[in-house]
Amino acid sequence: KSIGRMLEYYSQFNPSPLSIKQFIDFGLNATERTSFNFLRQELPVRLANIMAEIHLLPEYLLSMPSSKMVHGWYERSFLEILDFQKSDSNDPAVLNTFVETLIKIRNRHSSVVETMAQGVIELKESRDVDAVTENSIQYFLDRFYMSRISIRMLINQHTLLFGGELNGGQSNIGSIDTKCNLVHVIHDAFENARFLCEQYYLASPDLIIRGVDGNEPTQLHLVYVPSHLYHIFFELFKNSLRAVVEHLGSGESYLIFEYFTPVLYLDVYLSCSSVGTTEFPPIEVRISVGKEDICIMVSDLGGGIPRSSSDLLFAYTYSTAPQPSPSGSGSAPLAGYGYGLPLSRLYARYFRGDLLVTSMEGYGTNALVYLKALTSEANELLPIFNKASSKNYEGSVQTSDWSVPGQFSTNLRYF
Ligand code: W6P
Repeated sequence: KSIGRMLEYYSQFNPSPLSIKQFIDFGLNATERTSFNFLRQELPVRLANIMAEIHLLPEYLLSMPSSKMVHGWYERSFLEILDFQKSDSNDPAVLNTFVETLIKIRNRHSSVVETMAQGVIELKESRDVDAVTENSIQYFLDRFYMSRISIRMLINQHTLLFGGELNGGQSNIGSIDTKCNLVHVIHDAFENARFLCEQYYLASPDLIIRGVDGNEPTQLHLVYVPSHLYHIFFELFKNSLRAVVEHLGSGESYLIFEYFTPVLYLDVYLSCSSVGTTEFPPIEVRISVGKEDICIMVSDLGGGIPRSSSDLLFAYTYSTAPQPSPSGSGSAPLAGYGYGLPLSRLYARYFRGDLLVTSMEGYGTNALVYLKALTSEANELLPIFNKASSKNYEGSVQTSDWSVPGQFSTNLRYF
């Protein structure tokens, strides 16, 4: 049968989202055979669903060298998994080959994010990207990367549980840590972001972590994928560190709000020689644990950003800094708003959490991370391909039913 027919067949199924609780139950009880039988159906379904959306992209996007390459990887991986549809799941040799195939697929797709980012750059260099196209790209990449996160999660669970890969500590079930120390992960992410900040600016603010009682909640444990949390906080800290050092290092004044009493203006001028770790207001992390959500707020006094650019933080088609070189040789440590924030938001949303950034221009920024407190509610959020999703690629131009500023006064000139 042709690959087109197979894709059509598997894209008719909806992906089956799993909760963290199900991942854990599966990890504790399932045999390799059960996992194999689940994945040889579920992986083609998830691949076919997102590939159906790739096919809806405008032709000029699909024809870019980088998108073609990624598309080719997806086709190959899809076919490689389909090879197991008729295999005997009782044959240990089949199970071993399956693990090897999954590892090969994971490696094949390791640079998908950079390659797609390259594609967006190429696109912007080759033509004018209008707002409608920008929206479609944003919509697509959010779904595409979410699909990728979910597929890698499934592959990692299987290879860690059954492929004899190192499993982390005692409390790990695959990539899930059932005793994940949130404060440890936050410190770890901060120290690594701070290292980059020190290299680049020769200075950095401190970190303070507080629970609701004002103390560091050192014994707070979650059931989560530590690498996802690390990714989120590393990204937030890079942004906060840069904002604080650049804002206060440039000799601008900054505001301090003392409760609700009038604002104090403090003139802070940091000449190069006086830049030191204690000169900066610390980055503060607040952690609360509710019945539904675990909330983590990262606050900086980095001067904030205007409300009009808050959407840009999560835009794939916008970047303030030149892209770091793919080889990693170029140092662009705290470079721009690349893909870090939109991907971090996907990691937060993947298990039904969220990531919000609110700013007070001239003062500072709060980033809020929400995580589901219950493993049974931490369900995978997966894109599904259907009529509703196709509509987002048709590119209809919406006329606004709210006024656009300045039209009247502009027209007035001509009377
Ligand atoms: C800023 C801009 C930003 C984005 C994300 C997180 C923190 C911050 N701070 O100034």
